[in-house]
Amino acid sequence: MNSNQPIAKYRLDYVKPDFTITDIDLDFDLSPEITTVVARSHVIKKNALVTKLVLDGEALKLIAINIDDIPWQDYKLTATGLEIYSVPDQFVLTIINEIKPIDNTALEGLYVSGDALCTQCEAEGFRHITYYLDRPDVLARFSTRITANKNQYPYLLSNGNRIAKGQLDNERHWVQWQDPFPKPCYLFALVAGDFDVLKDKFITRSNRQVALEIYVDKGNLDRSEWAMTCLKNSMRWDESRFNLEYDLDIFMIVAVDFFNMGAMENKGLNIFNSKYVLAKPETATDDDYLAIEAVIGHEYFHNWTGNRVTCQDWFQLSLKEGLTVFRDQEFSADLGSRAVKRIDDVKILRAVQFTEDASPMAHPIRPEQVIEMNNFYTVTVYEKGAEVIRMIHTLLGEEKFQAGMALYFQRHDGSAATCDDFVKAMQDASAIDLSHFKLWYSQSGTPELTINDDYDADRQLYRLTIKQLTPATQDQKDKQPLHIPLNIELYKRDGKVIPLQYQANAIHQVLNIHNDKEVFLFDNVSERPIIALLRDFSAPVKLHYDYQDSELIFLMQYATDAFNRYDSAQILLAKYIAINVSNHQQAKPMMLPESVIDAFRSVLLSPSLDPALMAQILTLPSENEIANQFKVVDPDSIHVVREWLLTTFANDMFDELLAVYRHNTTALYQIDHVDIAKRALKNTCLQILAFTSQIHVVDKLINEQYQQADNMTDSLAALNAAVKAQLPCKDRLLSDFDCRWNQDGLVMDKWFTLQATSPQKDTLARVKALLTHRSFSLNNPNRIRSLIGAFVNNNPALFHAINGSGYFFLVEILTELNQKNPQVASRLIDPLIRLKRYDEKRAELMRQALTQLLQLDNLSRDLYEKITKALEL
Ligand code: B3K
Ligand code: ZN
Repeated sequence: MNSNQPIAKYRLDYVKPDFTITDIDLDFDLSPEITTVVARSHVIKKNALVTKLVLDGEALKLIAINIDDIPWQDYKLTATGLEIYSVPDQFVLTIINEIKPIDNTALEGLYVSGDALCTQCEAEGFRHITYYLDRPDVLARFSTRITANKNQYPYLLSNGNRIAKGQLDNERHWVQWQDPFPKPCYLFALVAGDFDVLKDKFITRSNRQVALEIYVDKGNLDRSEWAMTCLKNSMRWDESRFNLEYDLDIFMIVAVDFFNMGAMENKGLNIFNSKYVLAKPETATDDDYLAIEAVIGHEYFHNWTGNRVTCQDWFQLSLKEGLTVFRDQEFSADLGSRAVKRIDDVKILRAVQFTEDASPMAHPIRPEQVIEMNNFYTVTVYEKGAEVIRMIHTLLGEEKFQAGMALYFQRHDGSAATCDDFVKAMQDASAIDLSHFKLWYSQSGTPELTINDDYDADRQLYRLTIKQLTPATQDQKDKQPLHIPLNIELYKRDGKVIPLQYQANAIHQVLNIHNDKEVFLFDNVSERPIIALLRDFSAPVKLHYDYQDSELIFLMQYATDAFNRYDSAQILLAKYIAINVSNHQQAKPMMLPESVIDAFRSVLLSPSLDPALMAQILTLPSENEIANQFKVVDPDSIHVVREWLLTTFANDMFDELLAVYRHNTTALYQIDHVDIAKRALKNTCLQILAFTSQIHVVDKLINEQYQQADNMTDSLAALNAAVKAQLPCKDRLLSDFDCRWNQDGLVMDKWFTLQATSPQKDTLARVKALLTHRSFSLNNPNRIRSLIGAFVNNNPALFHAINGSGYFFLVEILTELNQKNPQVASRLIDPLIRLKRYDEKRAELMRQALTQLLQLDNLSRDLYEKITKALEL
């Protein structure tokens, strides 16, 4: 293990920088082996008491330092950068250093992706490029000159506007870029390479023309049009819904194959994982198309929420991420199906964020302490962060929320702000008190609401008693009651809505819960009502209310809120999953009442229900969603019960499923929400049908769909159904897919994921064998995630095999990735650190695996932080 143990930084230790940099001129002489960087910074002292300038820098070779163009010797290189002594109050600092992009396997700083060179600087990657004040509250105007071989790198890109270019001797050329907007260095970007470019333009509402350029690997132009459509839609939507217009004359997106995450919002030059740019019907599924829309939107929206107003320090990350996720969710909801989008987002929250809250990595959306910042780009900061913004939106309403946004920009445009600043703008603009609400920023954990009700028929009075409790998390033992908006509705048994009122006053359907226990009274309630709770998932909480099956079945049919219909089905399923997990553990037979099956049958037969919503209701919760119902997770029983439910549905509703399947075929493939919904429903039916006992019928059906499909959505759905249900055709179809697509990494990722998530008992052996497959490489994060990430995250029954084989496989992989790519390694370890959620035997094996990793030489800070938390060291 590292002898210098990494140390944590604390939010409350924030101090303003002693120096700032107003302008920086960067000059890159590029080559993959050695790139020379000359950085000329205008430095201004802010703290009169200091004379030492401390700069961050990692893995750099320093060549020279000048101050005001005079060589400076009074400095020292340290473990984390450079200290320059006796500096004046204002000066021009010139630093010359060298870097080696080709050796950069961590993909942070300047690195090689295929034939291109590109950068990733958030959170702290700029210090891998040059010595600098690598913190988000230092905002400078960047000007960047890039020189490189013109044959190898015909395109030289950076932030802002291209202001000059020229030719040099030796087949070299240069381009000069200038970004007029001051920015922190994490938003700096540079790309050099040879690409195909899709060009278009956008006229802003104030009539300015913006050049739009999407750079993709040569030969991929036919896969870039959807991204351009999404970009233009994003620009238009941000103007109409948020009143925000683009500010530069050019907006560029570059797709690269080697990227640690989804995409990056660098000013004017977004860099994307090619997965979130490239799509054509033969290679991308409907889900891919929608994910591209969401990510293009997300990065574009960062131009205001993140770039124009950035974060004071990294603890404030949710200021830009939670808000921007909220914005991209709304964008997708406005353009497509709001209900489906909401359900998809809640599923992620429940399956992944609730899991994180119950893990050693539990943290508030604004963390208090961090060892490695890259570990905090989490589903808590992003998705729970977005839920917190959504609750503010619910409390204020759209109009006041937009007034809050306007005030936020008025106050903070061009500067670095905090989460407190944001909440204050919302509060000041709306005159709604958010002081109690703010606790959501500092308290971690998933609150639980326990709800009881009673009805007094004589007085026509309905009483609701709501208790809240947030269980302790590893990072925080004591919890306070939160301000929780709870959206409810009451129904009569005939499906009519009962108006909420008490003593002649109307009561808003969003109840404000502030205390441990709250009582709400409603009068004029003529019969015992059925209550819809947590409509639209109005708060990221768990709910306990003793629903009768009949009430849930009623809500599946009558709830006015689509999310609530879906959720009622989920609660009903959760109940029988719990019963059957216990039955399975005790070797008792499984059971499911006929009435429950009939409820799902009615969904299938309902003529008026949106097919997309129908598909959501008919999709069983994932094994990870189910796991969160239990304090101690039994992955084997969960898997068996889920498959048993699928078989029961398939056999009991075979005719209806087949009819709906046949009824929802689409003619020509097109990306449009009506067709997406039909395909979703058709393929959900197929997925269930695959589990029927009439194996030969469904094997034939699946084979036909696979062979006849003219698009990836349908062929992958067929393949997935065959693999999950272990049908006879699966191996043949899998090898057909491999023959057809092995040259295409992004398509093969789908295949790797199918292999890794197969319930077949020898899956781990197959995953190991696939490490040497011609399309696999441990250098490419997408391949790692699609094969290994899918196995450890989405095949819980086999990853948690009771002999520990899954755990020790992950140890082998992490041992290799620890130095090679710490960020990717750190993502992969997540399912291994949750040992407390498992039985003694598994927990002990997980502990052994973690202890083994802790012994590694040069253990990265990323892994160190998670392992020590898991072992509570
Ligand atoms: N801001 C980037 C994420 C950077 C992750 C650094 N490890 C992408 C995004 O959230 O839009
Ligand atoms: Zn983001």
